[in-house]
Amino acid sequence: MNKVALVMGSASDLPRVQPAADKLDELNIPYEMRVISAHRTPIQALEFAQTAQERGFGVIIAAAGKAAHLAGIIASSTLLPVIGIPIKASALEGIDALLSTVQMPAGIPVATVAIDGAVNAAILAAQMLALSDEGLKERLVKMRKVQTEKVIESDRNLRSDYGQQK
Ligand code: RP5
Repeated sequence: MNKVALVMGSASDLPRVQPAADKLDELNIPYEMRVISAHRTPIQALEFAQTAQERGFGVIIAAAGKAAHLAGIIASSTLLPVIGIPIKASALEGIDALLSTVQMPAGIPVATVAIDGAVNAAILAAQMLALSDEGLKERLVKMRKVQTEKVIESDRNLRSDYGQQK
């Protein structure tokens, strides 16, 4: 299976990126984590993007806060799908990173998840890889089923706590 790249703009982003790594672990998807900054290490960012596919990556997740250009600059230099996670890291509560990540010009897409949406970034990456991996597809189907059952159980418990009819 192709690996997922989990790239963050600063080590300070790690607590908000860790849920993506946890979800990839849960789904048994191989990944590598990197700290690469669009502004502080732009040469490394481009070199990473240009060589990612030949190094076995299938999807790149890029997380950054503030004026978050990491996902966009990586997307500019690879045909791999890039998923952006805007990180809440400033006085603007992540709105700055959301707009910087999502407002890409036509021609260079970044699939942007919610502010601090690391879990959905991992699931979206998994869904992309599952297009050519039946085993992973089955794990995703199972994960959805467990999720559905949890909500139905919550509903049942809530209705029972409030004495509502079944
Ligand atoms: C962004 O600036 C990083 O992705 C991080 O979210 C934010 C702050 O970085 P540090 O100053 O903590 O390194 O580039």
